Amino acid sequence: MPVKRFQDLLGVLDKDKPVIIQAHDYPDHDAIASGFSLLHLLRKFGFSCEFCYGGEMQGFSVAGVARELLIPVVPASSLNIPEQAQIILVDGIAGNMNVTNLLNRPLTGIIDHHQPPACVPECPFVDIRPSFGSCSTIIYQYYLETMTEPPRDVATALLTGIMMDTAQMTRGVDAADLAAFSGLFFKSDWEESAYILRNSFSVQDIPVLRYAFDHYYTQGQVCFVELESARVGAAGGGSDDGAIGAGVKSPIRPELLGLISDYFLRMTEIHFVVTVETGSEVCRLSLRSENPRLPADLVIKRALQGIGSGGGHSHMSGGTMPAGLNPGSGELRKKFLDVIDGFLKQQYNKEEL
Ligand SMILES: [Mn+2]
Repeated sequence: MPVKRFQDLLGVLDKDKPVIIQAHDYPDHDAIASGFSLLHLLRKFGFSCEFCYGGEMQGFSVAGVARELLIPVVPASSLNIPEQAQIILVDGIAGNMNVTNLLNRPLTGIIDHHQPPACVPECPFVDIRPSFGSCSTIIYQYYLETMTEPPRDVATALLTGIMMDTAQMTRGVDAADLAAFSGLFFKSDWEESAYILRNSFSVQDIPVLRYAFDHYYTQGQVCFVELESARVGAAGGGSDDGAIGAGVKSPIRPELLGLISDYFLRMTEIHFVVTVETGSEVCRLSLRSENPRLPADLVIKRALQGIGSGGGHSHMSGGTMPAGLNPGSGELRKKFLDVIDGFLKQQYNKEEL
């Protein structure tokens, strides 16, 4: 039986005040599933509740899920958030660059599965479980705790969130993720979920993929993929679909960076991938690691020290860097390679001792 975290959440919430569930900016499948399922549960417990995200919903896949499952999620900018609202953040940490501060005041709750920063913001309810492969698994445990049966659309969303974040149970899997998977599978429309998981690329991504295959660089087990958004557009014609890259002057939708890192990680010689997108005001990075000696979250933190920020998990991480602080392609590679070298040497030293 899971610990009674949901009871604690109920303990800090005031039923007379509205609850706003906030997903991190540019939400992914796990964030959407977590928010949706928490919304359903809190409404069941009699709360007046809304679900929103910062930034924009980018990528046809996430937007498609929200549409297909009729998930009532809206951009934060479209909500009139009352001053007394109680905000719960899902799948993200307050203070991160990818979390918009909605009201310029403290949150009521944080539910997340990312490795937290050294100082977690003051907050009445914090449920952070970095060993879990997805935030959806945490919310699933709230359903178990309250013996609430998830309806089919909630189960489908949760199953998809879990499978997406764990790359179909191949990374960062906790026993709790597996239990959630088997608990949800036949309650969900698993065929719909499988369809979503299979269809993560669009033909409109092909110019970006082609550019990536022409602009990668390997050194030993490490691969750098360097995407310059302006040139990707010029090289491949980009896309005239406003949904792609909306808000960021780039034909490269954010989730594509992670998909490209995943793709290069499939090369047998490559165990660590850094995909960098330049050309906008903010450079974005997506890292993947299949070498346990090279934790992607710590590598990005150290490599971007003083020039940007990042974090995530040991197998996958992401970050940003203001374009003005980008030291340039060669220098940036060197920063990463130095940090990676440091990690490997540290390990060797430990083994030698
Ligand atoms: Mn997640």
